[in-house]
Amino acid sequence: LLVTCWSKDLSFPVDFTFGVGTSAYQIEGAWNVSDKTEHIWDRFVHQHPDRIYNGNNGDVACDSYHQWRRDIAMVKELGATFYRFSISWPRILPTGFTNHISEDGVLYYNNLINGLLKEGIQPVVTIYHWDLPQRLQDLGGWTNPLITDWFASYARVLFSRFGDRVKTWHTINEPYTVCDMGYVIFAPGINDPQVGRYLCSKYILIAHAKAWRVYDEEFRAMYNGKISIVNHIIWFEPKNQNDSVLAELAMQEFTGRYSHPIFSKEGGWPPVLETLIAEKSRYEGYDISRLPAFTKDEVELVKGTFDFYGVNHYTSRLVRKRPSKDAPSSYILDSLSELGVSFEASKDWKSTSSSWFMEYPEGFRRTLQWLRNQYGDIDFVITENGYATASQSLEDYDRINYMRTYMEQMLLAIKEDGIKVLSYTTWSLMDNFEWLDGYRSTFGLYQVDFSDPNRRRTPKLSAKYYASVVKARSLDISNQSMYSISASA
Ligand code: GBH
Repeated sequence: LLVTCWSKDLSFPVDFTFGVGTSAYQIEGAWNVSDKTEHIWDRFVHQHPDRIYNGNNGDVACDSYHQWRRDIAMVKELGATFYRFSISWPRILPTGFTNHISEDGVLYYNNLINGLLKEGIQPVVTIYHWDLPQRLQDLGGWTNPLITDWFASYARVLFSRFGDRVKTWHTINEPYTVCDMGYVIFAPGINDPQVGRYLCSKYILIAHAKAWRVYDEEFRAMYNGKISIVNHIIWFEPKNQNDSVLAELAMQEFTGRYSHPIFSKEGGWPPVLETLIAEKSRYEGYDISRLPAFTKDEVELVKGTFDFYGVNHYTSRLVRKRPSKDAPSSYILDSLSELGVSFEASKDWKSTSSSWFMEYPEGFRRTLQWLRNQYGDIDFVITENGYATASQSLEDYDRINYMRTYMEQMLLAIKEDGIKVLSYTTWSLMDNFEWLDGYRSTFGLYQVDFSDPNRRRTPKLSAKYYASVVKARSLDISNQSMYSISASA
């Protein structure tokens, strides 16, 4: 009788890499220094402080614009192979377009990139993590088809300025959040989930594809890097057995919409979703579908524009048919969904300090299984996974538990299911501006003192835990072997 002793093998594959992530608006501050112009989050937080917890904003945030040397030192302390950060579009292109390149902006990112490389840390760069130049928003933002070229031009500037040293690029962080949240409650604060979010869905995918092709055609031979998109994936699990069709539809609606056009063999929208929205639109009196069709050429343009699949994963939901049309919706997901479903948490899942966030580690493995089943045996990278706390406590055992149990499920996906997951990125390097949640919920391995003008950073226990895992290349570490990180200033 063969018994698999899973618990005995908690080691990571030899070439597996570990990183840690942030994004520009959440950490940089310096919102109006030099020639940087306003972006949609600057405008949103200043115009609608009421929509952000405690009226907070990212004007200063972690002040990483000045504290980048300390940031690099922290990544080094963790022993991480790479640092995932994003570039702020209006810091590089203050007009939104390529007619003026900010040399101060370029200098800031050059300092960061060169400083990382000097420490042997690979820079992994996200081109767009939600900070669209306000001027481009005023011209229609992600609903204007021309943005597909504006984005490709912006990306070309980054490839030509930084591509000699940056070998991994992420075009768009979470089109789901940009479009589905951005056209409801996030910046730019336009409420049009019926039409706006689907225009955005289409053009953000084409923008990604054009940027990928710019890299592929003009830079790949010279720089030999990799580039792809990053999706946010909530695992939807059927509440009861007869909800499985609905749960699968929910996966297609939230994840398939931003994956099928790129990663499937046929390209285009997921057929079930395309049919569903077309039928609903007709029923509602629209003469064309609210989900805009791709032309044949557009299907070909977008299809296959990936070098890997970037996964941001945090949480899961149970899916069931909504009891009645007027049943109160507990999550924003309910009202965003076209399916007439309720999204619930299981009683067995641990809640966190954030209402949207429950712990279900198995959902991580199921997410990866689902993706592999849908899109085949491609390379996956975990671009975000992390845990929110309401307190900035240095003794963050809850976070350590989350990291351990989620990484274990990822290891099961790698070792038991044979899924090619190449790297893991913890969100986040440090406590930072958490969008609508302001500074209330924090994801950092490092605590940031937001009352200190220097934004002093201090490692939490989770930083020591992660450093130990990275060093041991295994989840099998005892408490005694926790490597110490000195709280250098
Ligand atoms: C990621 O998004 C982001 O990439 C990152 O910037 C962020 O810091 C991190 O997650 C943690 O949130 O309470 O209904 O307003 C993950 C997707 C979308 C999850 C917005 C939280 C708020 C839901 N996020 N959502 S709601």
